[in-house]
Amino acid sequence: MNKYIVGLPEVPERKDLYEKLDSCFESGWWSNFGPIVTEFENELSSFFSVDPSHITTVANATLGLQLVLTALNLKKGKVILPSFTFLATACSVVQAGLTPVFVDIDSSLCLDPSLVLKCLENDSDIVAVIPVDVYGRSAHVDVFEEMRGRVKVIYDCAHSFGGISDPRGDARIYSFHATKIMGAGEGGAVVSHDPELISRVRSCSNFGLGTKFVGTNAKMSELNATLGVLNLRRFPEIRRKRKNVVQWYQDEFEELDGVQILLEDLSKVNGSYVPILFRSESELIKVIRTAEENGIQVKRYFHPLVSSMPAFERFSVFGTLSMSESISSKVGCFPIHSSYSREDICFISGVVKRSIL
Ligand code: T4K
Repeated sequence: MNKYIVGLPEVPERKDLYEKLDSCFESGWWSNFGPIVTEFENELSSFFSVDPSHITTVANATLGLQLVLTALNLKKGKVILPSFTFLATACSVVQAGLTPVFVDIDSSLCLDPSLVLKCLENDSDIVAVIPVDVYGRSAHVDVFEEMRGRVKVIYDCAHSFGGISDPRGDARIYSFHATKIMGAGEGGAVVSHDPELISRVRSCSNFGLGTKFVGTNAKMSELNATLGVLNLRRFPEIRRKRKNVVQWYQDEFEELDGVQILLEDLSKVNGSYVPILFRSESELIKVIRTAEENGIQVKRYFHPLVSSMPAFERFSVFGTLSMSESISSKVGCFPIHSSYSREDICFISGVVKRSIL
């Protein structure tokens, strides 16, 4: 069994969880926008410096993305998204009754805006674009903001809670999955400048009651919100510690020619992932194998590309995906957690270095 894993949850103290859960027994509320979900939403709105009417929680980010697409009332059409993402982004598009079009990323690891513009010029059926904040990175926000008159821009911020927080796009969707830097077991939040959109998303998460939309059940439970409230209070400390861990990885890999941690500017990321780009796919595979033998997990986020997965290969790709293919074949995500010490990172880095030097 691995000692160091990717996605190890950040969890509050057991006693704090039990204590807070007492209030569910007291109130008798376990779901349907109960008091702890309300508390979590209020605390999230303070975190994002927005009015509570600009935010709603959801059961997970995948449903959050899907419900935003539904509540935007888009005519049948196509949605641009990267292929270098978790398949959840593409699932949400298809589940909302829309058609994905995969566009390449650039060296920022985010959608290449020049290709997005070309795709828009080429295809009048495009109704929305979903830039993804891969590994908490965000890029070309100004260019995507300019596109907003033509199409809806929805940010998949599943990785970027507590990273750059500029208000942007028609909506931003965050994930509180157990593996995320801000975890609630399962959960997500939708943030938007438009309170009417938030109100529709909220109704859609409650089956679409009272609206013309066919919704679903995407409400966050009180149990998940309990974890969310407790973790949100710990979040600044978790982020600070994880950024230290990223810095230690950077120190360790600094002098390794051609091997690169894909997070240059620590002030712009949240410390959610440690993606390391190797010189070739064979080198990455060798590292993964040696790491595994030493109790260290390395995960290939994201490989294979979504557009080559059986459920999505029937959808179109605009141009080529050469940058996505190149990055996807050579990048591995390394373990990170707020409890890791410098010695842990020296051990992990030592194993990697010995396997490729
Ligand atoms: N957009 C993007 C760009 C995303 O990356 C994601 C999710 C979404 C949207 C959708 O968000 P949600 O709908 O989930 O809110 C994991 C997560 O399940 C997924 O949320 C995440 N992205 C993705 C990047 O990672 P897998 O298939 O890698 O999960 P799994 O089961 O292999 O777990 C990863 C590691 O975490 C394992 O080594 C074990 C560890 N782990 C996992 C869980 C669930 C634990 O130690 N404890 C746990 O409770 O997808």
